[in-house]
Amino acid sequence: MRYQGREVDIEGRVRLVMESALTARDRVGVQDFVLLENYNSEATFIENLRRRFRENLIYTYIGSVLVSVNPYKDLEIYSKTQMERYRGVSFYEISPHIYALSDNTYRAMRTERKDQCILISGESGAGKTEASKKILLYYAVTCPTNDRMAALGDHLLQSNPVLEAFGNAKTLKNDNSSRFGKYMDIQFDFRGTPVGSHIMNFLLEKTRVVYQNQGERNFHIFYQLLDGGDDDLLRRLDLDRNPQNYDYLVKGNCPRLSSVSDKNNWKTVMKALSVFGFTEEEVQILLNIIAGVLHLGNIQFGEGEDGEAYITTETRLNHLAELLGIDSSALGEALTHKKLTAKGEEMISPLNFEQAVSARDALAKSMYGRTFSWLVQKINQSLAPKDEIYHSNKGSSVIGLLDIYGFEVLQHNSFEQFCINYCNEKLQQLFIELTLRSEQEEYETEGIAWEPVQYFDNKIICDLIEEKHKGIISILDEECLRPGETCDVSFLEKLEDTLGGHPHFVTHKLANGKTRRVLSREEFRLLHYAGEVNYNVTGFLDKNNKWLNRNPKEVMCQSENPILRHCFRRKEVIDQKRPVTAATQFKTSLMKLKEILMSKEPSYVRCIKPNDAKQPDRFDEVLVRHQVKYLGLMENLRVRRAGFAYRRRFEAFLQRYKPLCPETWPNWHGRLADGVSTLVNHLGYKEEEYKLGRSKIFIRFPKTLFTTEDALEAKKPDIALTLQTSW
Ligand code: AOV
Ligand code: MG
Repeated sequence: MRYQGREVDIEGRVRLVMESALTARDRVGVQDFVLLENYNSEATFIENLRRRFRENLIYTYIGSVLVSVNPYKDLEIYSKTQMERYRGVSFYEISPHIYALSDNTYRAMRTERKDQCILISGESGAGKTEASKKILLYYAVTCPTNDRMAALGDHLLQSNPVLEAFGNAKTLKNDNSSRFGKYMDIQFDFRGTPVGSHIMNFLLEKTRVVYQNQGERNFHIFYQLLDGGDDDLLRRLDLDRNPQNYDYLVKGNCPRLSSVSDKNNWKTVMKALSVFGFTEEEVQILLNIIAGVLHLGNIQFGEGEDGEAYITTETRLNHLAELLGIDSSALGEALTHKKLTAKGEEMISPLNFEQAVSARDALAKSMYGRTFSWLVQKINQSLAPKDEIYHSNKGSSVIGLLDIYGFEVLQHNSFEQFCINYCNEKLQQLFIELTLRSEQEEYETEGIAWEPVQYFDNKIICDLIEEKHKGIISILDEECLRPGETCDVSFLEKLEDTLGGHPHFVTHKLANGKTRRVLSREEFRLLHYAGEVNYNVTGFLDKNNKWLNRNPKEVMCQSENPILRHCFRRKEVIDQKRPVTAATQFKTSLMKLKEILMSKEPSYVRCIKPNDAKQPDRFDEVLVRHQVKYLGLMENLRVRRAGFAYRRRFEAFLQRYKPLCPETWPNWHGRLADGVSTLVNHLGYKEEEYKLGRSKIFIRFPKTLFTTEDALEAKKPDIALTLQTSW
């Protein structure tokens, strides 16, 4: 910015203020990427992010999209005072913040009476869950409330520690990684008071219950219980404090975390459960199941002469049965035998060693997974609106909050990564569809000609995964229908036969040595929008098949433990229908989610991870560039800048810049459009620099806006400074 030739006030004060504002802008970059002069340059984009990150300015806009870079340190920007600063203030008048987005969404819901949703995306460890917690905190603190609803805000906040304890775990990417997807609706009445909330959970990564990669942990709750539970409790549950004594906790060889206090978190979780109205007894029976999973993992098998499995740890089995309120011999039989009904007759056949281990693990995963869903259901009961009129969404408006697991590329990627990455692929598609749609709609309503933009549409990858009959999920399901006849490798062959030639699908056979890393015979590679991922098919069929033997289910539904009885219904045992596969169930819930989100007005938070070391003040350019690419941020910016860099409603534009024109100052009394027209004529805007829509002015180049801002700064340094310093 040039400041030469500008009038300076008597004491030179203004000049000083202006200069500090100028250097501030240079130092910290622009607060909205649309204001970048060279908006097509990725290097400029990243430089802007870096400058801001260096100054602890972790938030930047692309129009109405909020880009957030994980600071990996506590910043003093989330206090109540900060919340007050953002209440009711226009998005652009103050530095970018997650509170600004929260407030804007809330006001849009109230004034336009339209349901809203906030979609948070980014890779594992990028800060999605933290962002969603800040949004919840903002609503819990700032929304109006009344005596009846006072508890709801607290409940909303308390749902986090509970769900995180049971659904999050340490992974290599994130010490507190969400291992389930979460969509939360908050309902508001016509006064804007939160009246209820509902959580939808998606596909918990249950495999973690029985297996963890090197350096990873099982779900937090196990360690919290062992570290935080008092002596009496542990004695009653027959547990000792050392996680290394439990088979289900030793696989990752990582019992403790330096960044997390399991003991303190245990206290927080127990307190939160009581806030939700869990009785002491309910907590006890819940913990019986958690301890039960640990004991189940320690059940060992031997193999008889005929190859049949038998239990070598009888005492442990008895303890476990007692803890779960089930019959010990029935449980023993359920773990070593298979019950089949053939031609109306019941047959029992023994399992071999491997089958018994797998039956045990399947039971552990199923017990934990179903208990998790029960927990979400219980939390939902306490979050449900008290007034019946709000039980349907009539009479209220909703803000939805989506926090899912981020895109994952590990050394070894399996069925879980396949589902997680598929989910991210779907979200990306939604993002593309919705941003383009809303841009086009805005141009249409404003009566301005639409200028088409080139972008990468990832629909082709979504189809590859989910298309009926031809997609990967359909092929997987088909293979699962014929157990015994098929295996993971035959699944891979089927994929090759059906999908060979697809531009986003590669295997060892199809690669012809053209790919960078040679694939093994058990792998297929998907070229996701976010990058290449090699999936190992070993275990795909097994993990997709939710078929749990009949006997363990029978045993569980007879349990004295009411949670287990609730989770394993008798009806399910009688009903011999094959359950829907895991992948198809996931696909269906994603479709449902998409429908919910499409019916709402979306806002976006795009999270970026600055380094892989989880360290503050480290900005790894290669890593950031990769995310900027796959999050489609440059495309997003191009769409936003396709025609015009900046747009503002007439009244906001007039309000800010009216001091610059004698005819609009102090007040303009005519039509708003005429006022804006008079103002920009006075400022000397050229015809190609701007367009007037029906309610907004569209400015094509950032330079035009900066010149106007500079003029305002010279005229009214105090007003201008509030904007400048935040840039
Ligand atoms: P994620 O939700 O995106 O990953 P998190 O929100 O759990 O990532 O963030 C990971 C860690 O980064 C947190 O535990 C914090 O230590 C730190 N962090 C993130 N955002 C902030 C912030 N605004 N201020 C300070 N520290 C932050 V995953 O759930 O793995 O996809 O499945
Ligand atoms: Mg998370």
